Amino acid sequence: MNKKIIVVITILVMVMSVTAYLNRLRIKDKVTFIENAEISIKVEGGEDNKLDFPWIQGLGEEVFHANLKRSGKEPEEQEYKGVLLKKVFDSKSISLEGKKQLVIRSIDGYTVALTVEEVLEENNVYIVYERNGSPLGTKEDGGSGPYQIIIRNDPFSQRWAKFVVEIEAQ
Ligand SMILES: Nc1nc2c(c(=O)[nH]1)N[C@H]1C(S)=C(S)[C@@H](COP(=O)(O)O)O[C@H]1N2
Ligand SMILES: [Mo]
Repeated sequence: MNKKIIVVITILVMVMSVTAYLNRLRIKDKVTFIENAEISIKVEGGEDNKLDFPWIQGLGEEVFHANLKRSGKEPEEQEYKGVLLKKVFDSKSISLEGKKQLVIRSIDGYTVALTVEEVLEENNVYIVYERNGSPLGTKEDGGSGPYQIIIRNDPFSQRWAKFVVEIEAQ
């Protein structure tokens, strides 16, 4: 009787340690993934500038609220964390002067264009990586990141490009 209990407890403890170990690996994977999440910016005809997460995060994070309109649902206020898109270009000394638009390309082929005018507006166009305190996640896990464009002054979210990988100034 006593032996049985000891065996059961031993098995439980073993299962718990393995689960804890696997969870730790998964979290580490996630952190590594976001640290390595790259975005490429360029001027039409120019070379690629690859930016990683620490670089982008270092450009001046902001937390703000915006209304997300999902297809077929009512708008819902969300808290986002990210940086102003224009700061990303500034950080690589890429001038948007004389440029007309930024073309945003995503992993699923989705492409949207933003006017340089709106990108230069105060508190409007952001590249974000957290929603309501958590990383955006990826297309594979049902998320919208690692990076997404949020346009605070645009009440329709068609141009809130998810899974952004490349931004080109034209
Ligand atoms: N990469 C990518 N971003 C995208 C889309 C898409 O298909 N691919 N759909 C857009 C549209 S039409 C809407 S309404 C919002 C929210 O889409 P969801 O409801 O499918 O998440 O994301 C926008 N961003
Ligand atoms: Mo949509």
